[in-house]
Amino acid sequence: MNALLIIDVQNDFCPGGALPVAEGDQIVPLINGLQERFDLVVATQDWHPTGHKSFASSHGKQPGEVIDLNGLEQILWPDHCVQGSEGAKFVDALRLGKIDRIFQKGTDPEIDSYSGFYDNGHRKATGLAAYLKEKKVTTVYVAGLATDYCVKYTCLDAVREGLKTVLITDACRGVNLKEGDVEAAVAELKKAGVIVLPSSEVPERPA
Ligand code: VGL
Ligand code: ZN
Repeated sequence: MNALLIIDVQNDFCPGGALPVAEGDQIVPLINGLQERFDLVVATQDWHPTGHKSFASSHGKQPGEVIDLNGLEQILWPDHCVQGSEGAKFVDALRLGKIDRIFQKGTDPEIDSYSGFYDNGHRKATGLAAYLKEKKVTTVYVAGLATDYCVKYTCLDAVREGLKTVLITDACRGVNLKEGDVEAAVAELKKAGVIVLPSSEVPERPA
């Protein structure tokens, strides 16, 4: 079994949103088309309570500053993907009909969660790994936002879970807080064993 993992395709990560990723909205038609080809489609949703400790505003600091949060290095972000807000919604154009399950993350105010599998301290699971195991998924293809954060950490955890992991490059966009962050993330993923492919090389019927 294979699965397409659609990571955080939410309004706040698109142009006009609170934590905009350049061209974040442009991957949606591609992701909609890709959904048809997979046995299973799963989405993640960044889903923070108000006052989440990854928000700069929770510390009277500026976005981009780095703090120690309960023993982990934390980049501070603008308030984003607040539970129930417009910004936390999936992008309108994203087809939801083929999505089998949605996993929400970042719900614990004390710890951030970039990966769709675990929080940043690997303390709590979202249930995604168990779900994929139950569905006998052995290969995951990953698309969404943002390449250098949530997509990256989802891919790294997928490999750690023993899944064959494929990053679909043009179905992702990155934050690029620093120039070159996306390229560095892709290089790190390749080194970790992630297969990196453009959508044109994704098989019509993935094995
Ligand atoms: C993300 C930063 C903060 C992401 C989520 O989806 O990549 N990035 N929260
Ligand atoms: Zn977040």
